Amino acid sequence: MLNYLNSDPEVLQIAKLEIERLQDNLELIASENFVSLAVLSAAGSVLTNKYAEGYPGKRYYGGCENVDLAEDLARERIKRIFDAEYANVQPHSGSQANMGVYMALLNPGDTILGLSLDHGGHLTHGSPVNFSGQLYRAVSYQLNKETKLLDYNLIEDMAVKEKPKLIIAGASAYSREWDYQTFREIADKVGAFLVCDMSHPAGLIAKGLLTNPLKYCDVVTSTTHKTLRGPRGGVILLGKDSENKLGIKTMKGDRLKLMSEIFDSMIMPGIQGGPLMHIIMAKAVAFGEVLNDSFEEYAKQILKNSKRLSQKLIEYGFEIISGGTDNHLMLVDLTNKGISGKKAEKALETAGITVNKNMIPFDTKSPFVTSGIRIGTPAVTTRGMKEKDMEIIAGLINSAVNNHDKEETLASIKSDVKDLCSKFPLYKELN
Ligand code: DSN
Repeated sequence: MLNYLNSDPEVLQIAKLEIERLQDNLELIASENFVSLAVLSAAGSVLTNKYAEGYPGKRYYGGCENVDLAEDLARERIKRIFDAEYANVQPHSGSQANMGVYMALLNPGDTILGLSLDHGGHLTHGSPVNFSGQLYRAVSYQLNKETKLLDYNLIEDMAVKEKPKLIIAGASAYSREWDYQTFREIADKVGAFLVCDMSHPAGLIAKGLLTNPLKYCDVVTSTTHKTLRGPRGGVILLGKDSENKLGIKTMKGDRLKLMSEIFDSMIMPGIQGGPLMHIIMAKAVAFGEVLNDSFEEYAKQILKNSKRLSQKLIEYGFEIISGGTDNHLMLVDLTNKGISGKKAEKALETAGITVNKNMIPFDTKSPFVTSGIRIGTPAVTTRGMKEKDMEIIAGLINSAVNNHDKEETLASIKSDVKDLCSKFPLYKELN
């Protein structure tokens, strides 16, 4: 595949360096993964050439008969995965998906209630530096100070006090299961829409390892590139009982058509123009992979790896927020190790281990420094690593954090990391 870059040696070199980086380092960023060569091929396919504003069968351009097939396939496959009635696969990202949903359901100035960013939420769940906190009156719920778990009494109190028009469940750094049923009850009590952003755990939900939010929420959004292991992008989904909560059943006409009018038109022309048809075809490929039985083994292994890694880190004296994990990630509080998230991220990077610094609940340090790091297992699991490898990784992390100011030790850990990675070749076909 890379042969085609021979005409541009500068870019070829960048691509080669990145493959080398991926091969030789341990990728533990919880939101990252490695797509298959099939997904990669679709993402690099001729569909990138096509303008296809509109939706299958209703485009503003001629010549869309083939891209229509790709989009229909992607929509049909993701609906099967999550038992959805409606899917929009055009959002270029999770942020676009969330923006489309907010703009469809809210007016500027309406109140939204989401998990605070510094407690594990996401920028688009109401952060003041994001459109969601600027266009809307954003209020946030926090985790319980003692348990560092979602506190449904606190969330209910906040909802009753603030009367949001929309409540958003979902996070980018929360390692536990969500009780969507209770969120539904809270949303119903205050007359709010309930939206779930399942971007992080979507691949685990896809195989029934975590609760499917589509059963409880009015709308569900997701990215496609995290545990779903697809190309970078977003989706919007509606479950099969969404009609009551959206009030659509009181309208005349076909319900699916109405859903299309509301959500499809907000994505395009509302906030996006031409869809990325090559990415939509790559989404179709990834969703096909999720539907395969082998993805269930993958998803189960992500969980086993995550649990084993957190257990071993605890044995090494690390504090894991909430004491463990139910999903693919864990948040490590480094306070007792006397090192900031920023310094730990840097030391680990020097040692060939890629993580991100992350605020912990009630953090006293700034987002640029932080008291914690976030660690996830989706990417190393894609490489084929199992529980015994997680034990080795925990040891390497421990060693790197304890020796964060010793260049020689970090270099020696980097060599161990490279050895471990060499047993799990990645994208060797591209070399
Ligand atoms: N930036 C993503 C993450 O790392 O979780 C969320 O969008």
